[in-house]
Amino acid sequence: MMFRKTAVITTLFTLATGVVSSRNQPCTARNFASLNLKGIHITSLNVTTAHDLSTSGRNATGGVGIIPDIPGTPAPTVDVCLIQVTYTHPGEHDEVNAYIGLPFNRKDWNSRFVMDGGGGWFAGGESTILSPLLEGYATSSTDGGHDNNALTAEWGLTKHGKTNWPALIDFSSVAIAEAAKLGKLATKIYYGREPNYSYWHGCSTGGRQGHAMAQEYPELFDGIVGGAPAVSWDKFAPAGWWAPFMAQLLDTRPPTCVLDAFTTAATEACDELDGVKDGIIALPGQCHFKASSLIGQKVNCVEPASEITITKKMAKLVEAIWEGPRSKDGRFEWYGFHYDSSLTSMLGTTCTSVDNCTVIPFPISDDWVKVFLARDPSFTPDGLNRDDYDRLFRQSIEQYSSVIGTSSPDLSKMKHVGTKLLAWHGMADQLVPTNGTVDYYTRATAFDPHVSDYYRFFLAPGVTHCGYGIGFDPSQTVFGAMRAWVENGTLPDRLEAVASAVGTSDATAKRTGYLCPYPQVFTYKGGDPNAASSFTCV
Ligand SMILES: *[C@@H]1O[C@H](CO)[C@@H](O)[C@H](O)[C@H]1NC(C)=O
Ligand SMILES: *[C@@H]1O[C@H](CO)[C@@H](O)[C@H](O)[C@H]1NC(C)=O
Ligand SMILES: *[C@@H]1O[C@H](CO)[C@@H](O)[C@H](O)[C@H]1NC(C)=O
Ligand SMILES: *[C@@H]1O[C@H](CO)[C@@H](O)[C@H](O)[C@H]1NC(C)=O
Ligand SMILES: *[C@@H]1O[C@H](CO)[C@@H](O)[C@H](O)[C@H]1NC(C)=O
Ligand SMILES: *[C@@H]1O[C@H](CO)[C@@H](O)[C@H](O)[C@H]1NC(C)=O
Ligand SMILES: [Ca+2]
Repeated sequence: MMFRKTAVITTLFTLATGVVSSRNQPCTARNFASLNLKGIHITSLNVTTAHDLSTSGRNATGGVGIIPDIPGTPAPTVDVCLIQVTYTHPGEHDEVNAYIGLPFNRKDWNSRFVMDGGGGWFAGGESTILSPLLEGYATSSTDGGHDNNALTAEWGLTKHGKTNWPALIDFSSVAIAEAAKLGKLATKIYYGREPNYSYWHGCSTGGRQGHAMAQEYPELFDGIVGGAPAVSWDKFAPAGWWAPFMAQLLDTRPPTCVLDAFTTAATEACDELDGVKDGIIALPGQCHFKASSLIGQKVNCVEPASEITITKKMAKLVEAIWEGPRSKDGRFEWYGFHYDSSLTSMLGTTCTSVDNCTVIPFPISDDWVKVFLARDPSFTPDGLNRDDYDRLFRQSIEQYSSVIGTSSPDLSKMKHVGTKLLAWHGMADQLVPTNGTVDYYTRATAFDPHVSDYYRFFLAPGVTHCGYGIGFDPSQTVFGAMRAWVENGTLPDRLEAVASAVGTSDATAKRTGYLCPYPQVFTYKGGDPNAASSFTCV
């Protein structure tokens, strides 16, 4: 899950003084003395060699691996030249750390450069460069101008209680582009030539970062993969606070078991509208399930241990989360969630009894409202009315869309330099509403009707945030599809995805499907639902 902070892997490095290969430049600070960029002031350059970096701990990184671990095979190891660049933007009083990793021996380098993206407030860090290195890529990452061990966004406030604009700008895009430039420059210094191909690969915040690169700095990459992108951040972030706000307004805080009962009932009601009973709602537009249909039903809960009767207020709250935020006078503010998305990420609760539950809001949105909108770390929804919510929503757009919105549909620069963008989004995403990406693609298409020549977008039925779930998950194939597009000119007309098989007691059994480029719809045409040939793009 990409909103989890990733572990620091420094302890995995076995440090030693470098043995210099004749085929690349030495891995020394002296050799990288020319590593610099316009507009930054380097305060520290740390160059070290790490021997026998291995995959052990790879799944502790939480990063988006290029190639999944193959169980039962020995972990590959690689020697690496590691560079940490600490710098500031003169006058801004910020501090940014860029991390660069280069396969130590030139023969281990696959001639390519890739950056993996971050998650939540985690822009990236030393842990992020591990996975690409093991696949032979030169790579870099950045802490985005704030402590990357920080779980919250306290860094967003200055000590005078004002928005820390330099840190936000670093996080949004500037530090990411600089890490790319530094990483590519270091690659050239070390191996004596530019990488043949450069890629971005990220999901969630990493997807937003990729879209920021596509919109503002496309010349740094040949191919950009952005999964479940948190684009339109200025709207997505306050929208994630809608559920706790409405829970307060309606004065109802349903336990997890109650929210899950709504998800289960809606999924059962709408599952077969797409032709296959597989727990996936592939055609959500055809689902008209009403939360109010559950009023009066009883749910047997374990936590709190009791039989809970569903109330009108609970149904109203769930309806509001599904619909998404609407202003007091009914205007659309942002998208809601699909019926087969779990509701408990937007509205977690801990309860001692049904009447005594504490809400755990979605942390990213909670931080956004506290730090960047209210500028008060103790701010809560208590006592707020709908005008207050609408005001916060408008403030978010007015003050932040140009900095971190990442929603410009103008990809003409990207088109001009020939960079490709491949986006995908799980339709059961429980954190970033799927339709935010549909919205972006639709606006990009309106801007340039030929956008599909260089930007493609795939919806993934039944897939939760950044992968996982029972649905058709392309997270392990999408990067290969991008490489084939860039390196071989193979247009991604389909995207291979893997889902749980149906009609079997074997929980590990899989089926393959080929996702469709939006606006085509992945459609069941009949036959064995475990056969890829039973689905087509319409
Ligand atoms: C340089 O990097 C190594 C490895 O990451 C680390 O152990 C060491 O503390 C760093 N030194 C400085 C001066 O930052
Ligand atoms: C982590 O790696 C271990 C050993 O390779 C494997 O058994 C386990 O399934 C992995 N976990 C995840 C979440 O990938
Ligand atoms: C990278 O470019 C070099 C120089 O143009 C070429 O010799 C090499 O074959 C290329 N490698 C790959 C993997 O494309
Ligand atoms: C998302 O958009 C599709 C149409 O593209 C629509 O059918 C669906 O109901 C929308 N879902 C949400 C939650 O807005
Ligand atoms: C309500 O829950 C809180 C913890 O969240 C607990 O401290 C308190 O004792 C509970 N009150 C009742 C009446 O159960
Ligand atoms: C490009 O095509 C060649 C020949 O079919 C194939 O071997 C290679 O794997 C392809 N490269 C990518 C990145 O898909
Ligand atoms: Ca279905």
